Amino acid sequence: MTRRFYVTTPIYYVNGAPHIGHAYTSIAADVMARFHRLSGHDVFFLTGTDEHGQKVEQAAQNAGVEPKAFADKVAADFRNMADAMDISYDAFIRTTEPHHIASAQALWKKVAENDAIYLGAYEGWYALRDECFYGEDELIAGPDGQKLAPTGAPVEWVKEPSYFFRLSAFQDRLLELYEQNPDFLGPHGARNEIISFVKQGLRDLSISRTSFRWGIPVPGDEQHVMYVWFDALANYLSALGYPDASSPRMAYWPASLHLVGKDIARFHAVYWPAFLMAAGIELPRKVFANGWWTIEGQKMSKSLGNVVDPRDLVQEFSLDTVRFFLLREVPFGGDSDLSRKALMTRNNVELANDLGNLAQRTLSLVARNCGGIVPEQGARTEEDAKLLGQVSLLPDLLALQLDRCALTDALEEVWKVIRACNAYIDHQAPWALRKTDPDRMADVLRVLLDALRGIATLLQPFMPRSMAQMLDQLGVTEGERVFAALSQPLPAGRQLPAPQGIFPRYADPEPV
Ligand code: ME8
Repeated sequence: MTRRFYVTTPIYYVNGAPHIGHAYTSIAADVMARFHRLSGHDVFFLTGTDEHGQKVEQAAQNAGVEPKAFADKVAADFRNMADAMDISYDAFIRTTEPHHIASAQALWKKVAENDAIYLGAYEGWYALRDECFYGEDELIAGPDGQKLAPTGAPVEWVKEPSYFFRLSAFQDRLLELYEQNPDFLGPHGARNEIISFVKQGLRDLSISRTSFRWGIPVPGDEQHVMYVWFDALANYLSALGYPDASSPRMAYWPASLHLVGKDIARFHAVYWPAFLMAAGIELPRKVFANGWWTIEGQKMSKSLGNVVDPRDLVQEFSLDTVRFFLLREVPFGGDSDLSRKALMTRNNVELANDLGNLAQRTLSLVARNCGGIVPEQGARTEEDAKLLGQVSLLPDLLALQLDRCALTDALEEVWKVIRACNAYIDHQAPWALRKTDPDRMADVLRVLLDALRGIATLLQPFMPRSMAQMLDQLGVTEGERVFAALSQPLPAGRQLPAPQGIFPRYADPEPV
Protein backbone atom coordinates (compact mmCIF):
# COMPACT_ATOMS: atom_id res chain seq x y z
CA MET A 1 0.00 0.00 0.00
CA THR A 2 1.23 3.51 -0.77
CA ARG A 3 2.56 5.20 2.33
CA ARG A 4 0.38 8.09 3.50
CA PHE A 5 1.92 11.28 4.77
CA TYR A 6 -0.18 13.97 6.44
CA VAL A 7 1.70 17.15 7.34
CA THR A 8 0.31 20.35 8.86
CA THR A 9 1.41 23.90 9.60
CA PRO A 10 -0.03 25.86 12.50
CA ILE A 11 -3.17 27.71 11.49
CA TYR A 12 -2.20 31.34 11.80
CA TYR A 13 -4.11 33.97 13.77
CA VAL A 14 -5.78 36.55 11.61
CA ASN A 15 -5.23 39.37 14.08
CA GLY A 16 -2.19 40.58 12.17
CA ALA A 17 -0.58 40.40 8.75
CA PRO A 18 1.51 37.42 7.63
CA HIS A 19 5.24 37.76 8.18
CA ILE A 20 8.44 35.85 7.59
CA GLY A 21 7.98 33.72 10.74
CA HIS A 22 4.73 32.31 9.37
CA ALA A 23 6.31 31.77 5.97
CA TYR A 24 9.15 29.86 7.63
CA THR A 25 7.07 27.09 9.18
CA SER A 26 5.00 26.84 6.02
CA ILE A 27 8.09 26.52 3.81
CA ALA A 28 9.49 23.78 6.03
CA ALA A 29 6.19 21.89 5.86
CA ASP A 30 6.14 22.43 2.10
CA VAL A 31 9.57 20.82 1.74
CA MET A 32 8.33 17.79 3.67
CA ALA A 33 5.17 17.54 1.55
CA ARG A 34 7.03 17.87 -1.75
CA PHE A 35 9.71 15.39 -0.68
CA HIS A 36 7.12 12.77 0.17
CA ARG A 37 5.18 13.37 -3.06
CA LEU A 38 8.36 12.91 -5.11
CA SER A 39 9.01 9.74 -3.10
CA GLY A 40 5.71 8.40 -4.43
CA HIS A 41 3.80 8.73 -1.17
CA ASP A 42 0.18 9.77 -0.83
CA VAL A 43 0.45 13.22 0.72
CA PHE A 44 -2.06 15.53 2.36
CA PHE A 45 -0.69 18.94 3.28
CA LEU A 46 -2.83 21.25 5.38
CA THR A 47 -2.45 24.91 6.25
CA GLY A 48 -4.92 27.65 7.10
CA THR A 49 -6.05 30.33 9.50
CA ASP A 50 -7.21 30.48 13.12
CA GLU A 51 -9.99 33.03 13.19
CA HIS A 52 -11.77 32.95 16.54
CA GLY A 53 -10.88 34.22 19.97
CA GLN A 54 -10.71 37.43 21.87
CA LYS A 55 -7.52 38.57 20.18
CA VAL A 56 -9.15 38.51 16.74
CA GLU A 57 -12.34 40.08 18.12
CA GLN A 58 -10.30 42.98 19.52
CA ALA A 59 -8.27 43.44 16.34
CA ALA A 60 -11.54 43.65 14.38
CA GLN A 61 -12.96 46.16 16.85
CA ASN A 62 -9.84 48.29 16.51
CA ALA A 63 -10.26 48.20 12.75
CA GLY A 64 -13.93 49.12 13.14
CA VAL A 65 -15.28 46.07 11.28
CA GLU A 66 -17.18 42.91 12.11
CA PRO A 67 -14.92 40.01 13.13
CA LYS A 68 -15.95 37.85 10.17
CA ALA A 69 -15.30 40.59 7.62
CA PHE A 70 -11.97 41.27 9.29
CA ALA A 71 -11.07 37.57 9.25
CA ASP A 72 -12.06 37.24 5.57
CA LYS A 73 -9.62 39.93 4.61
CA VAL A 74 -6.66 38.72 6.64
CA ALA A 75 -7.25 35.04 5.78
CA ALA A 76 -7.12 35.98 2.08
CA ASP A 77 -3.83 37.73 2.74
CA PHE A 78 -2.38 34.61 4.43
CA ARG A 79 -3.47 32.55 1.47
CA ASN A 80 -1.87 35.01 -0.90
CA MET A 81 1.37 34.80 1.10
CA ALA A 82 1.32 30.98 0.97
CA ASP A 83 0.83 31.09 -2.79
CA ALA A 84 3.62 33.62 -3.20
CA MET A 85 5.94 31.24 -1.31
CA ASP A 86 4.95 28.28 -3.56
CA ILE A 87 3.42 26.45 -0.59
CA SER A 88 1.85 23.37 -2.18
CA TYR A 89 -0.98 22.89 0.34
CA ASP A 90 -3.77 20.48 -0.52
CA ALA A 91 -6.26 22.32 1.66
CA PHE A 92 -6.46 25.72 3.34
CA ILE A 93 -8.74 25.54 6.35
CA ARG A 94 -10.47 28.49 7.98
CA THR A 95 -11.91 27.93 11.43
CA THR A 96 -14.95 30.09 10.58
CA GLU A 97 -16.07 27.57 7.93
CA PRO A 98 -19.32 25.82 8.94
CA HIS A 99 -17.83 22.34 8.54
CA HIS A 100 -15.02 23.18 10.95
CA ILE A 101 -17.47 24.58 13.48
CA ALA A 102 -19.59 21.42 13.34
CA SER A 103 -16.50 19.27 13.59
CA ALA A 104 -15.03 21.07 16.62
CA GLN A 105 -18.42 20.72 18.31
CA ALA A 106 -18.47 17.00 17.52
CA LEU A 107 -15.03 16.61 19.06
CA TRP A 108 -16.17 18.50 22.15
CA LYS A 109 -19.20 16.23 22.48
CA LYS A 110 -17.04 13.14 22.19
CA VAL A 111 -14.68 14.37 24.91
CA ALA A 112 -17.67 15.35 27.10
CA GLU A 113 -19.36 11.95 26.58
CA ASN A 114 -16.21 10.33 27.89
CA ASP A 115 -16.57 12.40 31.03
CA ALA A 116 -13.47 14.51 30.50
CA ILE A 117 -15.34 17.86 30.66
CA TYR A 118 -17.10 19.39 33.67
CA LEU A 119 -18.62 22.77 34.50
CA GLY A 120 -16.85 24.86 37.12
CA ALA A 121 -15.79 28.43 37.65
CA TYR A 122 -12.58 29.86 36.40
CA GLU A 123 -10.59 32.28 38.39
CA GLY A 124 -7.06 32.96 37.40
CA TRP A 125 -4.49 34.73 35.27
CA TYR A 126 -5.12 35.01 31.56
CA ALA A 127 -2.74 36.46 28.99
CA LEU A 128 -4.73 37.66 26.04
CA ARG A 129 -1.67 38.00 23.81
CA ASP A 130 -0.85 34.30 24.27
CA GLU A 131 -4.50 33.20 24.53
CA CYS A 132 -3.24 31.18 27.48
CA PHE A 133 -3.98 30.72 31.19
CA TYR A 134 -1.06 30.73 33.61
CA GLY A 135 -0.65 29.55 37.17
CA GLU A 136 0.44 32.06 39.82
CA ASP A 137 3.78 30.24 40.13
CA GLU A 138 4.49 30.66 36.42
CA LEU A 139 4.21 34.45 36.46
CA ILE A 140 7.20 36.74 36.42
CA ALA A 141 7.61 40.29 37.66
CA GLY A 142 7.60 43.08 35.07
CA PRO A 143 9.81 46.21 35.17
CA ASP A 144 7.27 48.04 37.38
CA GLY A 145 6.67 45.01 39.57
CA GLN A 146 3.47 44.11 37.71
CA LYS A 147 2.70 40.44 37.06
CA LEU A 148 3.52 39.15 33.59
CA ALA A 149 3.18 35.83 31.81
CA PRO A 150 6.45 33.89 31.38
CA THR A 151 6.37 35.10 27.75
CA GLY A 152 6.31 38.73 28.94
CA ALA A 153 2.66 39.18 27.97
CA PRO A 154 0.41 41.18 30.32
CA VAL A 155 -2.00 39.07 32.35
CA GLU A 156 -5.43 39.88 33.76
CA TRP A 157 -7.39 38.23 36.55
CA VAL A 158 -10.38 36.51 34.98
CA LYS A 159 -13.35 35.16 36.89
CA GLU A 160 -16.22 33.46 35.12
CA PRO A 161 -18.11 30.17 34.83
CA SER A 162 -16.20 27.83 32.63
CA TYR A 163 -16.07 24.30 31.35
CA PHE A 164 -12.96 22.43 32.33
CA PHE A 165 -11.07 19.67 30.62
CA ARG A 166 -9.69 17.04 33.01
CA LEU A 167 -6.11 17.55 31.90
CA SER A 168 -4.77 16.44 35.28
CA ALA A 169 -6.14 12.95 34.64
CA PHE A 170 -3.87 12.56 31.61
CA GLN A 171 -0.54 13.35 33.19
CA ASP A 172 0.67 9.76 33.46
CA ARG A 173 -0.53 8.78 30.02
CA LEU A 174 1.21 11.80 28.52
CA LEU A 175 4.50 10.97 30.25
CA GLU A 176 4.16 7.41 29.01
CA LEU A 177 3.58 8.72 25.49
CA TYR A 178 6.82 10.76 25.53
CA GLU A 179 8.78 7.93 27.06
CA GLN A 180 7.56 5.18 24.78
CA ASN A 181 7.78 7.32 21.64
CA PRO A 182 11.03 9.23 21.81
CA ASP A 183 10.34 10.60 18.32
CA PHE A 184 6.91 11.96 19.18
CA LEU A 185 8.27 15.37 20.03
CA GLY A 186 11.33 17.23 18.77
CA PRO A 187 13.76 18.83 18.87
CA HIS A 188 15.44 17.60 22.01
CA GLY A 189 15.22 20.89 23.90
CA ALA A 190 11.48 21.23 23.36
CA ARG A 191 10.98 17.63 24.40
CA ASN A 192 12.83 18.10 27.66
CA GLU A 193 10.98 21.30 28.41
CA ILE A 194 7.60 19.69 27.85
CA ILE A 195 8.44 16.62 29.89
CA SER A 196 9.48 18.72 32.85
CA PHE A 197 6.36 20.91 32.47
CA VAL A 198 4.14 17.81 32.60
CA LYS A 199 6.12 16.29 35.47
CA GLN A 200 5.52 19.41 37.55
CA GLY A 201 1.85 18.46 37.55
CA LEU A 202 -1.01 19.40 35.26
CA ARG A 203 -4.02 21.44 36.33
CA ASP A 204 -7.39 21.00 34.68
CA LEU A 205 -7.76 23.34 31.75
CA SER A 206 -10.45 25.96 31.33
CA ILE A 207 -11.82 25.38 27.84
CA SER A 208 -14.73 27.80 27.54
CA ARG A 209 -15.32 31.52 27.97
CA THR A 210 -18.43 33.59 28.59
CA SER A 211 -16.94 37.08 28.54
CA PHE A 212 -16.86 37.45 24.75
CA ARG A 213 -18.80 36.03 21.80
CA TRP A 214 -16.37 35.49 18.91
CA GLY A 215 -15.95 31.75 19.09
CA ILE A 216 -17.62 28.41 18.49
CA PRO A 217 -20.63 27.90 20.76
CA VAL A 218 -20.24 25.08 23.26
CA PRO A 219 -22.72 22.35 22.29
CA GLY A 220 -25.66 22.39 24.69
CA ASP A 221 -24.65 25.62 26.43
CA GLU A 222 -24.59 28.56 24.08
CA GLN A 223 -23.64 31.02 26.81
CA HIS A 224 -20.14 29.67 26.38
CA VAL A 225 -17.76 29.79 23.45
CA MET A 226 -14.91 27.32 23.17
CA TYR A 227 -11.44 28.25 24.27
CA VAL A 228 -9.74 29.15 21.02
CA TRP A 229 -7.12 26.41 21.35
CA PHE A 230 -9.73 23.66 21.57
CA ASP A 231 -11.31 25.09 18.42
CA ALA A 232 -7.97 25.60 16.67
CA LEU A 233 -6.41 22.20 17.36
CA ALA A 234 -9.57 20.53 16.07
CA ASN A 235 -8.68 21.88 12.60
CA TYR A 236 -6.31 18.98 12.00
CA LEU A 237 -9.28 16.63 12.16
CA SER A 238 -12.03 18.85 10.77
CA ALA A 239 -10.06 19.36 7.56
CA LEU A 240 -10.26 15.60 7.01
CA GLY A 241 -14.02 15.52 7.46
CA TYR A 242 -14.19 14.44 11.12
CA PRO A 243 -16.53 13.09 12.54
CA ASP A 244 -17.64 11.55 9.25
CA ALA A 245 -15.71 8.26 9.27
CA SER A 246 -16.67 7.68 5.63
CA SER A 247 -14.94 10.88 4.48
CA PRO A 248 -12.11 9.69 2.18
CA ARG A 249 -9.70 12.15 3.76
CA MET A 250 -10.07 10.49 7.16
CA ALA A 251 -7.65 7.86 5.82
CA TYR A 252 -4.86 10.40 6.37
CA TRP A 253 -5.36 10.35 10.13
CA PRO A 254 -3.28 10.07 12.28
CA ALA A 255 -1.19 13.04 11.18
CA SER A 256 2.39 12.11 10.38
CA LEU A 257 3.77 15.47 11.41
CA HIS A 258 2.51 18.66 13.02
CA LEU A 259 5.12 21.32 12.34
CA VAL A 260 4.83 24.22 14.76
CA GLY A 261 6.90 27.03 16.25
CA LYS A 262 8.47 26.48 19.65
CA ASP A 263 6.01 28.98 21.17
CA ILE A 264 3.14 26.55 20.66
CA ALA A 265 4.84 23.20 21.31
CA ARG A 266 2.97 22.91 24.63
CA PHE A 267 -0.44 23.15 22.99
CA HIS A 268 0.45 20.47 20.46
CA ALA A 269 2.38 18.09 22.66
CA VAL A 270 0.30 18.31 25.85
CA TYR A 271 -3.23 19.60 25.24
CA TRP A 272 -3.79 18.09 21.81
CA PRO A 273 -2.79 14.50 22.63
CA ALA A 274 -4.79 14.77 25.88
CA PHE A 275 -7.93 15.93 23.99
CA LEU A 276 -7.45 13.07 21.54
CA MET A 277 -6.91 10.49 24.30
CA ALA A 278 -10.09 11.74 25.92
CA ALA A 279 -11.97 11.38 22.63
CA GLY A 280 -10.50 7.93 21.98
CA ILE A 281 -8.81 9.08 18.76
CA GLU A 282 -5.42 7.90 17.58
CA LEU A 283 -2.54 10.30 18.30
CA PRO A 284 -0.43 12.12 15.73
CA ARG A 285 2.93 10.49 15.08
CA LYS A 286 5.11 13.52 15.55
CA VAL A 287 5.19 17.13 16.65
CA PHE A 288 8.26 19.16 15.74
CA ALA A 289 8.94 22.73 16.85
CA ASN A 290 10.98 25.14 14.76
CA GLY A 291 13.15 27.83 16.32
CA TRP A 292 12.69 31.58 16.31
CA TRP A 293 13.82 34.18 13.77
CA THR A 294 14.95 37.63 14.74
CA ILE A 295 15.52 40.38 12.18
CA GLU A 296 18.95 42.00 11.97
CA GLY A 297 19.49 41.01 15.60
CA GLN A 298 16.14 42.26 16.90
CA LYS A 299 12.87 40.68 17.86
CA MET A 300 10.28 41.24 15.14
CA SER A 301 7.58 43.58 16.37
CA LYS A 302 5.07 46.07 15.09
CA SER A 303 6.32 48.71 17.48
CA LEU A 304 9.89 48.41 16.18
CA GLY A 305 8.49 48.53 12.65
CA ASN A 306 10.76 45.68 11.56
CA VAL A 307 8.13 43.10 10.63
CA VAL A 308 9.27 41.47 7.39
CA ASP A 309 6.62 40.57 4.85
CA PRO A 310 8.07 37.58 2.98
CA ARG A 311 6.51 38.88 -0.23
CA ASP A 312 8.70 41.99 -0.06
CA LEU A 313 11.75 39.82 0.47
CA VAL A 314 11.06 37.70 -2.60
CA GLN A 315 10.55 40.84 -4.68
CA GLU A 316 14.06 41.82 -3.82
CA PHE A 317 15.68 38.37 -3.80
CA SER A 318 14.41 35.36 -5.66
CA LEU A 319 11.89 33.10 -3.93
CA ASP A 320 14.25 30.14 -3.95
CA THR A 321 17.05 32.23 -2.49
CA VAL A 322 14.76 33.05 0.43
CA ARG A 323 13.50 29.46 0.85
CA PHE A 324 17.04 28.14 0.70
CA PHE A 325 18.41 30.69 3.13
CA LEU A 326 15.74 30.03 5.76
CA LEU A 327 16.32 26.29 5.75
CA ARG A 328 20.08 26.36 5.30
CA GLU A 329 21.16 29.05 7.73
CA VAL A 330 20.50 27.28 11.01
CA PRO A 331 19.93 23.65 12.00
CA PHE A 332 16.18 23.22 11.86
CA GLY A 333 14.81 23.58 15.40
CA GLY A 334 17.33 26.27 16.40
CA ASP A 335 16.94 30.06 16.56
CA SER A 336 18.47 32.34 13.97
CA ASP A 337 18.79 35.84 12.66
CA LEU A 338 17.71 37.11 9.28
CA SER A 339 20.03 39.70 7.88
CA ARG A 340 20.39 40.91 4.31
CA LYS A 341 24.10 40.30 4.46
CA ALA A 342 23.76 36.66 5.57
CA LEU A 343 21.11 36.08 2.92
CA MET A 344 23.25 37.50 0.13
CA THR A 345 26.33 35.60 1.26
CA ARG A 346 24.49 32.27 1.35
CA ASN A 347 23.10 32.95 -2.09
CA ASN A 348 26.39 34.00 -3.61
CA VAL A 349 28.53 31.25 -2.10
CA GLU A 350 26.30 28.23 -2.16
CA LEU A 351 23.73 28.89 -4.86
CA ALA A 352 25.50 31.10 -7.41
CA ASN A 353 29.02 29.68 -6.93
CA ASP A 354 28.82 26.09 -5.71
CA LEU A 355 25.74 24.94 -7.57
CA GLY A 356 25.09 27.58 -10.25
CA ASN A 357 28.67 27.64 -11.52
CA LEU A 358 28.90 23.87 -11.56
CA ALA A 359 25.80 23.65 -13.74
CA GLN A 360 26.87 26.53 -15.94
CA ARG A 361 30.37 25.15 -16.49
CA THR A 362 29.09 21.65 -17.28
CA LEU A 363 26.27 22.75 -19.54
CA SER A 364 28.33 25.25 -21.49
CA LEU A 365 31.03 22.62 -22.11
CA VAL A 366 28.35 20.25 -23.38
CA ALA A 367 26.94 23.04 -25.58
CA ARG A 368 30.30 24.03 -26.93
CA ASN A 369 32.02 20.66 -27.31
CA CYS A 370 29.22 18.11 -27.74
CA GLY A 371 26.78 20.16 -29.81
CA GLY A 372 24.52 20.41 -26.75
CA ILE A 373 23.74 16.71 -27.00
CA VAL A 374 23.71 14.38 -23.98
CA PRO A 375 26.68 12.01 -24.48
CA GLU A 376 26.51 8.22 -24.03
CA GLN A 377 27.43 6.83 -20.61
CA GLY A 378 31.04 5.71 -21.14
CA ALA A 379 33.41 3.40 -19.30
CA ARG A 380 33.75 4.66 -15.72
CA THR A 381 36.96 5.31 -13.85
CA GLU A 382 37.18 4.83 -10.12
CA GLU A 383 36.68 8.55 -9.59
CA ASP A 384 33.58 8.57 -11.79
CA ALA A 385 32.09 5.64 -9.90
CA LYS A 386 32.90 7.24 -6.55
CA LEU A 387 31.14 10.48 -7.42
CA LEU A 388 28.09 8.78 -8.88
CA GLY A 389 28.02 6.45 -5.89
CA GLN A 390 27.74 9.47 -3.61
CA VAL A 391 24.87 10.81 -5.71
CA SER A 392 23.01 7.52 -5.63
CA LEU A 393 23.11 7.47 -1.82
CA LEU A 394 21.40 10.84 -1.57
CA PRO A 395 17.73 9.79 -1.82
CA ASP A 396 18.02 7.45 1.18
CA LEU A 397 20.19 9.85 3.15
CA LEU A 398 17.73 12.68 2.61
CA ALA A 399 14.76 10.52 3.52
CA LEU A 400 16.47 9.68 6.82
CA GLN A 401 17.29 13.30 7.56
CA LEU A 402 13.77 14.46 6.73
CA ASP A 403 12.26 11.79 8.94
CA ARG A 404 14.10 13.50 11.81
CA CYS A 405 13.04 16.93 10.50
CA ALA A 406 16.74 17.66 9.96
CA LEU A 407 16.12 19.88 6.95
CA THR A 408 19.43 21.66 7.26
CA ASP A 409 21.39 18.42 7.55
CA ALA A 410 19.59 17.19 4.44
CA LEU A 411 20.85 20.23 2.53
CA GLU A 412 24.33 19.67 3.90
CA GLU A 413 24.30 16.11 2.50
CA VAL A 414 23.54 17.53 -0.93
CA TRP A 415 26.16 20.24 -0.60
CA LYS A 416 28.83 17.65 0.24
CA VAL A 417 28.12 16.07 -3.12
CA ILE A 418 28.05 19.44 -4.90
CA ARG A 419 31.48 20.22 -3.44
CA ALA A 420 32.70 16.78 -4.56
CA CYS A 421 31.44 17.58 -8.07
CA ASN A 422 33.36 20.84 -8.08
CA ALA A 423 36.53 19.04 -6.99
CA TYR A 424 35.89 16.45 -9.71
CA ILE A 425 35.43 18.96 -12.52
CA ASP A 426 38.57 20.85 -11.48
CA HIS A 427 40.58 17.66 -11.30
CA GLN A 428 39.29 16.11 -14.53
CA ALA A 429 39.52 19.46 -16.37
CA PRO A 430 37.24 18.44 -19.25
CA TRP A 431 38.07 21.72 -21.06
CA ALA A 432 41.65 20.49 -21.44
CA LEU A 433 40.57 17.01 -22.55
CA ARG A 434 38.86 18.43 -25.62
CA LYS A 435 42.16 18.35 -27.52
CA THR A 436 43.94 15.48 -25.81
CA ASP A 437 41.17 12.91 -25.30
CA PRO A 438 37.72 13.95 -26.58
CA ASP A 439 36.17 10.57 -25.71
CA ARG A 440 37.17 10.94 -22.10
CA MET A 441 35.91 14.52 -22.15
CA ALA A 442 32.48 13.25 -23.21
CA ASP A 443 32.55 10.61 -20.45
CA VAL A 444 33.43 13.22 -17.81
CA LEU A 445 30.66 15.54 -18.98
CA ARG A 446 28.19 12.69 -18.90
CA VAL A 447 29.18 11.87 -15.31
CA LEU A 448 28.63 15.51 -14.39
CA LEU A 449 25.26 15.64 -16.16
CA ASP A 450 24.16 12.53 -14.28
CA ALA A 451 25.36 13.95 -10.97
CA LEU A 452 23.60 17.27 -11.60
CA ARG A 453 20.43 15.47 -12.53
CA GLY A 454 20.46 13.63 -9.20
CA ILE A 455 21.21 16.81 -7.28
CA ALA A 456 18.55 18.90 -9.04
CA THR A 457 15.95 16.15 -8.65
CA LEU A 458 16.57 15.94 -4.91
CA LEU A 459 16.65 19.68 -4.38
CA GLN A 460 13.22 20.19 -5.99
CA PRO A 461 11.37 20.19 -2.63
CA PHE A 462 13.58 23.01 -1.35
CA MET A 463 13.76 25.16 -4.50
CA PRO A 464 10.96 24.07 -6.81
CA ARG A 465 11.24 26.86 -9.37
CA SER A 466 14.95 26.98 -9.93
CA MET A 467 15.31 23.20 -9.89
CA ALA A 468 12.57 22.96 -12.54
CA GLN A 469 14.70 25.32 -14.65
CA MET A 470 17.79 23.26 -14.01
CA LEU A 471 16.06 20.01 -14.92
CA ASP A 472 14.77 21.65 -18.13
CA GLN A 473 18.33 22.55 -19.00
CA LEU A 474 19.50 19.01 -18.24
CA GLY A 475 16.89 17.63 -20.66
CA VAL A 476 14.94 15.85 -17.90
CA THR A 477 11.27 15.59 -18.89
CA GLU A 478 8.41 16.30 -16.48
CA GLY A 479 7.72 12.58 -16.08
CA GLU A 480 11.33 11.87 -15.09
CA ARG A 481 11.43 14.15 -12.06
CA VAL A 482 10.20 11.80 -9.35
CA PHE A 483 12.87 10.13 -7.22
CA ALA A 484 12.11 6.67 -8.59
CA ALA A 485 13.10 7.86 -12.09
CA LEU A 486 16.69 8.26 -10.91
CA SER A 487 17.20 4.52 -11.24
CA GLN A 488 16.93 4.87 -15.03
CA PRO A 489 19.74 6.58 -16.94
CA LEU A 490 18.80 9.52 -19.12
CA PRO A 491 18.81 8.43 -22.76
CA ALA A 492 21.86 9.71 -24.67
CA GLY A 493 21.32 11.88 -27.71
CA ARG A 494 18.89 14.41 -26.22
CA GLN A 495 19.37 17.91 -27.44
CA LEU A 496 19.73 20.32 -24.54
CA PRO A 497 18.52 23.91 -24.63
CA ALA A 498 21.08 26.72 -24.56
CA PRO A 499 22.42 26.97 -20.98
CA GLN A 500 21.30 29.93 -18.90
CA GLY A 501 22.35 31.12 -15.46
CA ILE A 502 19.81 30.13 -12.81
CA PHE A 503 20.87 31.91 -9.64
CA PRO A 504 21.40 35.65 -9.55
CA ARG A 505 24.40 37.02 -7.71
CA TYR A 506 23.88 39.96 -5.36
CA ALA A 507 26.38 42.73 -4.90
CA ASP A 508 27.77 42.77 -1.39
CA PRO A 509 25.69 45.08 0.74
CA GLU A 510 27.17 48.43 1.65
CA PRO A 511 28.72 48.37 5.11
CA VAL A 512 26.61 50.45 7.49
O1 ME8 B 1 0.00 30.52 17.45
N1 ME8 B 1 10.18 32.66 13.99
O2 ME8 B 1 -0.81 31.45 15.50
P1 ME8 B 1 0.29 32.56 15.17
C1 ME8 B 1 9.78 31.44 13.62
N2 ME8 B 1 -3.14 30.36 15.88
N3 ME8 B 1 8.49 31.07 13.50
C2 ME8 B 1 7.55 32.00 13.74
C3 ME8 B 1 7.90 33.32 14.13
C4 ME8 B 1 9.29 33.64 14.24
N4 ME8 B 1 9.72 34.86 14.58
N5 ME8 B 1 6.76 34.01 14.30
C5 ME8 B 1 5.73 33.16 14.03
C6 ME8 B 1 -0.86 30.64 16.59
N6 ME8 B 1 6.19 31.95 13.69
C7 ME8 B 1 -2.10 29.78 16.64
C8 ME8 B 1 -1.75 28.39 16.14
S1 ME8 B 1 -2.38 25.85 15.57
C9 ME8 B 1 -3.63 24.82 15.92
C10 ME8 B 1 -2.88 27.40 16.19
C11 ME8 B 1 5.38 30.78 13.29
O3 ME8 B 1 -0.28 33.37 14.05
C12 ME8 B 1 5.60 29.60 14.21
O4 ME8 B 1 5.24 28.44 13.54
O5 ME8 B 1 0.71 33.25 16.40
C13 ME8 B 1 4.58 29.89 15.29
O6 ME8 B 1 4.24 28.73 16.03
C14 ME8 B 1 3.41 30.35 14.48
O7 ME8 B 1 4.00 31.13 13.41
C15 ME8 B 1 2.47 31.19 15.33
O8 ME8 B 1 1.48 31.73 14.54
